[in-house]
Amino acid sequence: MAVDQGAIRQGSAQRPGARQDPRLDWWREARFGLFIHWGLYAIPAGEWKGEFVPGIGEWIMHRARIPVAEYERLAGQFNPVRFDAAEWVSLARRAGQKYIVITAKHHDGFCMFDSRWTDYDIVDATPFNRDPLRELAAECQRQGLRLCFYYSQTQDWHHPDGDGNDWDYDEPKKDFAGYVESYVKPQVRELLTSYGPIGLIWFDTPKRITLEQSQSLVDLVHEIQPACLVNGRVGNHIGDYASTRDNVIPSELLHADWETPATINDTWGFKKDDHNWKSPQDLIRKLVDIVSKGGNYLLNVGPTAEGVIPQPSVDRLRAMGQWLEVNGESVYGTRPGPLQGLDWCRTTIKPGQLYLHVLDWPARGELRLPGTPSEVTSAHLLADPARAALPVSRESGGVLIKGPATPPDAIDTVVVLTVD
Ligand code: H79
Repeated sequence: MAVDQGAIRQGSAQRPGARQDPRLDWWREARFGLFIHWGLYAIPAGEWKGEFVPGIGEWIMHRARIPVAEYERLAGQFNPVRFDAAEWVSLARRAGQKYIVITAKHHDGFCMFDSRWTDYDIVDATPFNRDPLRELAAECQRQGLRLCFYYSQTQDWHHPDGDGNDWDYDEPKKDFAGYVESYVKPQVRELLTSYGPIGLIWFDTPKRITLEQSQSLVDLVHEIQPACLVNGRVGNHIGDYASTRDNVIPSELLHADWETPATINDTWGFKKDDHNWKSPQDLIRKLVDIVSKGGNYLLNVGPTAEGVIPQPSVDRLRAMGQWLEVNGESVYGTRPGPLQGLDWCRTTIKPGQLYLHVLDWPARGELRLPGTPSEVTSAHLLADPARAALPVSRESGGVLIKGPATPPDAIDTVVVLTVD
């Protein structure tokens, strides 16, 4: 089990001065990324030998204690001929996502790239015989997104010395340090030298990794690609930014660089029986909530073994993209606004502008703001191309803005306030 899921306190973002680090500029601007969990687990898709296996799909090998020799045989069946890198990248771009993080290697140990350090990879072990990371790298270049890799540095249920598999291997006999030195590091180097510029490496479940080992991974990444970021789950409270626990949104604003990794349904890797899809409204509001507290939203899809992103995920990402097309100005490159902790709204800011995200439209459209730190000089709806001025008046202890009587956007109506 994961001991450390990446507490929010992790990461050098907490260090004084870290906020000036220009390497994080693109990531702070981006706010919204696509997570892709794709691997052999998409074949069983939550079912093993006729039984539905509870829990998250990519954990099936662990949860069902599938022997390596048996799980390995999935590779021979993996032939995702419907995979289309251009389509995936275009989906993310149209959803308003600025970076993609894909599983290069998850805990099951199967490598979704052509690695020279193992034959247990998508090019050497499957009939597919293509390297999807290479195709995605080319498409991300073409379409202007940053490609990033998830890499499970501690758990590897296939490698005899990796962490986590105690049903094939004897845990005390494992040479974990040897695994880190002679397998993890060469593979991380490979990922950073074969696919062009990489936005960040997303490590996960540090568990038994030591501070020296975590630090040497951070150093390795920065040595090869100085601009490449490392997430906090590299372990031992280091890294360039913090990841919250999976699917957890902090209750308040955090003065750190942080990100919530999250699912659209309940699984990361594809599961055929998981239909618990969050609504577009829920997802858009989660994005706004996260951004208003200073975080990024890394939202996951789990493609099928054929290489298809499930239609419910596609539909939701499109809906988010449509909302962002109109309202993106209030999300990208913003910082948390001054009004925090209110049920009915969220706020984000840019110099000279305060974006009021109204979730519950008030009766008669009377938007009452408790004292804002700066003077509001004008207001208009972000979705209004004419930018028609909304009446602004001062009242005791705050500001009253008179909007339309009915909510212009049932999900989140953004009111732009020009402030001194
Ligand atoms: O990659 C995704 C997850 O697979 C990974 N993090 C995200 C981004 C992750 N690794 N560990 N965990 C999440 C904690 C998971 C614990 C559980 Fe289980 C897995 C609970 C249910 C399935 C282990 C196996 C404990 C019970 C069964």
